[in-house]
Amino acid sequence: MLTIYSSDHRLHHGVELKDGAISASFEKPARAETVLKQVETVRLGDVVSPDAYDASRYVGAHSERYVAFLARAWDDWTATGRSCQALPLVWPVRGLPSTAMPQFIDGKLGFFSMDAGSPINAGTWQAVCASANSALTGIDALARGQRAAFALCRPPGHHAGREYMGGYCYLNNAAIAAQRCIEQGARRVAVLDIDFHHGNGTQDIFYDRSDVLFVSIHGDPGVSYPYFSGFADERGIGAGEGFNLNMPLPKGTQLDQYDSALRHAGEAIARHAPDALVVSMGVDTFEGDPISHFRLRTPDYLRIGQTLAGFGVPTLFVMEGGYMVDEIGVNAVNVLLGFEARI
Ligand code: Q9C
Ligand code: ZN
Repeated sequence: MLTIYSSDHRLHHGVELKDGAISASFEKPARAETVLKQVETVRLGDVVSPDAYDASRYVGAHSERYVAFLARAWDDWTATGRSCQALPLVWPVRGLPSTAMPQFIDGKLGFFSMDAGSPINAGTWQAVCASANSALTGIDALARGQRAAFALCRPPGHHAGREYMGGYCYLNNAAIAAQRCIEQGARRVAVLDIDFHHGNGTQDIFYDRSDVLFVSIHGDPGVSYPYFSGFADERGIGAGEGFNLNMPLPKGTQLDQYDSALRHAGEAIARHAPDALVVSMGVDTFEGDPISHFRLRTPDYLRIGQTLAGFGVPTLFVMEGGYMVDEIGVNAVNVLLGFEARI
């Protein structure tokens, strides 16, 4: 299987608020390095750099003004005399009267974010573009006839909505790839999100559309991030009604329960009959993950990959979360080995 990877991801690293204090983010450069090392160890296949794409390729999944905000955010922030990371601190919640885009960068940061989980530093935009371009390169490889490809994206993308960043995400790599697939002539695409967290951003982007089916298996948002999205009664709106399928599972979920959800997802995907499948592949479902609550074990990921291969659809894997650095390489690559029946 082809892997698409860019070392530009190292340009992005940040902090997060945890337990009342600022600390280094769980979403750190070593994550991608660990996955790449395992790709090389098992000789998964060629590793290539992403092609170059214009930032206008991100519009469609995202709004033009959001992409423009991201591209300029660091310059706008440093123009105010600050050199620390940019973080939002105020949000337009229910009851605040203005829905207009603020002029000042501090207002824009809140306007275009769902939380303070996506800090911006000097290298963030370049890393974010390389990550999205990896997904685009992957989808183009499928268009050229590959059965599968692995976009080793960092930073991840599935919490980023049409007009907002959050949860370590900036551009929604999976959605950008799915959108390109449609623009290049696919009639239907499915996005299957197996990260522990609900893919609220991907749901947001495709919620009113019937051409892109979104299916997500994740920790119950009643007790897990992102709390405000991911419930089973969110089924799409307008033309998109019935094309959004959320399968929240309880804390402590193990393979048996997970696998039956995955088979249920497979049935929905088969009914959609997509030309391509994009898998938002997080491995924060692992029992040792520091921020999640499922109990999948390392060999379980081989099984998951096998099940996904059984769907019989050309598949782009897009890296999302997974935070137990020592294990995420083996777990992520196990999905790909299982898919290729190298067990
Ligand atoms: N420190 C992904 O897995 N955690 N994102 C909130 C605040 C946010 C996870 C706790 C978790 C986001 C791509
Ligand atoms: Zn996650």
